[in-house]
Amino acid sequence: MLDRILQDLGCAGHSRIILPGDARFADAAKSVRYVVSENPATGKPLAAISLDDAAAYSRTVDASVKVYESWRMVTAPERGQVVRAIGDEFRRLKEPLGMLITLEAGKIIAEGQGEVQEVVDIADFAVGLSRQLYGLTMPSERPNHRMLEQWHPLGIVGVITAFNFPCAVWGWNSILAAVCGNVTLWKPSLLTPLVAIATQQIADRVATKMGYPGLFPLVIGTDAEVGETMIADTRVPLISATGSCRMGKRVAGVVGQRLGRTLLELGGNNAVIVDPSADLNLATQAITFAAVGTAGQRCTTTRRLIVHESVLDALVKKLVTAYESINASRIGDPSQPSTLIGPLINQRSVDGYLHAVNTAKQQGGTVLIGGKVAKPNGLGGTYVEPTIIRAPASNDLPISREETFAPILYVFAYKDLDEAIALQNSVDQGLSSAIFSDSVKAAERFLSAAGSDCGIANVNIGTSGAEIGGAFGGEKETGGGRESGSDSWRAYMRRQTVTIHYGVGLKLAQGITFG
Ligand code: UN1
Repeated sequence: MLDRILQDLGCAGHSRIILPGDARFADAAKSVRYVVSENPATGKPLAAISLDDAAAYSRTVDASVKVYESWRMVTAPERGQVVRAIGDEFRRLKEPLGMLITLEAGKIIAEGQGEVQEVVDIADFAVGLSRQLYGLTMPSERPNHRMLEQWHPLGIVGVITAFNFPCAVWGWNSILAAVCGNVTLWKPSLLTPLVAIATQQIADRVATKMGYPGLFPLVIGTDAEVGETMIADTRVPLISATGSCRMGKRVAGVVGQRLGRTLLELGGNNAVIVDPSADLNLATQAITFAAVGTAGQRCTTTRRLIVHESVLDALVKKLVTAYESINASRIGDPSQPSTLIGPLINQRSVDGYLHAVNTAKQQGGTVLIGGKVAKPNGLGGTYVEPTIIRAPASNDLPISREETFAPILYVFAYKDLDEAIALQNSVDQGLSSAIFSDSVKAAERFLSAAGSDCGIANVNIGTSGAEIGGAFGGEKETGGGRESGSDSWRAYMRRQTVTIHYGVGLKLAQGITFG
């Protein structure tokens, strides 16, 4: 199946990829200069992929500097046309690329394709943006002066992505950055190098055909060798990184030390509040998708559920029923259309899941459903059961403050809304949040300055599955960055304030006379 997909994506015979059928595979798999990509659904290797070292990284940056020097002078609407063509190619290849995401990241088919759709959507958005990189004009205090601001590209934008959105997050960054006139240097997760190669090839093929090779360079390497070199590199003015808070702190430290810019999209510990007026059927459906979708491996996954005590039993009953049917028959091979829950990415994630479940029990939590490793149809992959854990009556459950990248939902009871909001805001992360309520007062309280402290706050919608049109990101340890829609494009540009004098004789600001 992989052969055919690589063929459809135009990556068959790619020089970096060695498939298991190849005589060179055994040696490559043992070499430190290769990484082996595995299918988490089966535990079997998909391919060995050659790694870049620091020297290869440096050559790529040298070449990218040259590409940037001409790309920045291409008009923004022309850059938009390149992006339009790239979006069309992703549209055409949505199915095979989605399936590659399924094979390598373990996402179900709908979610693999949904990710490619995010790239298509951001490309559509960016085409419009290519004629709207607006700057302001301001009235000058001096006669015969004009003041305005204009936006220029930054240069080389370094993009570091995680395994869980191996294609879309590249798209949000690179497509916007390209329209803004930058070259985007991508360092993908070593868990999903095949998706990275295919994604980069699609974009690069289209851009090259239009006369612009080298806009989307890719470096595949270890954090120690390539990651550290990249974040310290003053030729890379902006590092946009998605991943753990631990990684983000390292990136912020090193980039901050050289006074570079960062755009960070880090961990989430997202809560849903359900108030007494909520439509419980709607809430059940939305919470189930947000808590178990992508096997709990989205940064926007719902990890905590804060329910008014008057509806808690009824809601939990509905959720347990929904989980029962999922756990009974819908966990399995993500490439099968009937599957709802695929595998976790690897054994380390399974260990993290088991650790969190055990810790929750020790801390007084009660497992209402799930809590175990799953073995669907004897598949060799890394599967777990979606899990609901009821916090003790004190609501004191320290493990719930950590982001465990797995489908575990902790349930808390509350009496009044401000107490629920305080509980929601009590964690270190601040990415996404939601309230289910038919009360205008409750919803508006939740959205007020005294409400959710997150970058995303939804009403009667789950915490995950954001559209690309909004700015995406969060506060506190989530890192403060905003990607994707709205005016996030500004992060990829530098602002220049311009004052033009077209009169006679020097006039100074603040009415100063000099000489
Ligand atoms: C992530 O998990 O890093 O809002 C991004 C969502 C997706 C993006 C998630 N559109 O769930």
